[in-house]
Amino acid sequence: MNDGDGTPAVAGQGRRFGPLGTALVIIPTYNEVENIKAIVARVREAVPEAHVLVADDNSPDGTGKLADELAAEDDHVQVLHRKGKEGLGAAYLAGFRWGLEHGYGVLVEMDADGSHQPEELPRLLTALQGADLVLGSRWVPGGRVVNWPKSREFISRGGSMYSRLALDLPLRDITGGYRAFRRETLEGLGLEEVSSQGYCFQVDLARRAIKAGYHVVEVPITFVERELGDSKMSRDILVEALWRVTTWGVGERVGKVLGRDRQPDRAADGPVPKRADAEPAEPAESGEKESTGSGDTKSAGSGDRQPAESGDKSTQATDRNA
Ligand SMILES: Nc1nc2c(ncn2[C@@H]2O[C@H](COP(=O)(O)OP(=O)(O)OP(=O)(O)O)[C@@H](O)[C@H]2O)c(=O)[nH]1
Ligand SMILES: [Mg+2]
Repeated sequence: MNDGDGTPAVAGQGRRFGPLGTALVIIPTYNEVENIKAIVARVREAVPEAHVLVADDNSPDGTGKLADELAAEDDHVQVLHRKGKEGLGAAYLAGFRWGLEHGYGVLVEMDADGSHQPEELPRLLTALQGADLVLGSRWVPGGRVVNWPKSREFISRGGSMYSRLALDLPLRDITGGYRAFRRETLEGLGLEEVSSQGYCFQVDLARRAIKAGYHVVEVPITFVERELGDSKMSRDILVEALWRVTTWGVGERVGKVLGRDRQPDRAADGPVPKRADAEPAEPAESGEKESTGSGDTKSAGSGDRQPAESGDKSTQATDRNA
């Protein structure tokens, strides 16, 4: 299932993959005022036909306002303003919903802090031509991290290895957050059931994709430690990931012993100690939250699937369950 080097594996799957359509790069932000302008410019330069959605949680440092200014100058940039800090997972879920509602064919996850280099996005999108989901991977041959202390690498590699073994996933980098999804893949993951945050959110989506039988490809990336602004990683996020991954792993094994072929589902989602924000955010009301001043939907770039104006696609998306 995993091709390691990211080569599109059209042949091996006995499947034909459809055209990709227009990509939406979702950038969640919380206090990234020093980074947002540069990262948006880099995305626009690297993949000019892609659109950008900044999903800002009302950052006190004015990131949302600066993003509005970028959007006012560029019709490929949009801003989703959210009420307050609800975590990375909730911001992505809101961004996915927005992108699906607006008809994008590809949804990309990218951090604002420069760790995920926009210049590598064309390689991810090329690989997605022969896959359902592409993971930017630090831990496949050719992948690496720049400016990370050994301790950080140890935690990250350890987290992926633990998830790989606990959940029986054929993947090397399971916690990474640089990813490209086909819209149909997201529609099949049961996103309405996802309540995990942080690293765990990434593990959750990867395991759902594998268990649902999607073709997941890892493409090597060079991950660069942030130079500006503060990390939002916390001990709670690590504890959540450890707790949930363990719970899922035990649940799956018990299910196998009992002869039940369990899907990754709510039954395995036990309560997480010390976290109160385990519910997904309300869907963004697109009219109210966008502040680009030019209406709900802007013109799309080229692509076989064009972002649409009607909301009926989102109904399809949320109705389907993995
Ligand atoms: N909207 C939103 N974005 C968030 C939230 N928490 C983190 N982010 C964004 O998610 C991305 C990843 O967060 P980081 O703080 O860089 O976390 P990390 O990459 O795991 O940690 P570092 O490697 O230390 O930077 C960044 O673009 C953050 O601004 C949140 O609660 N809401
Ligand atoms: Mg970061």
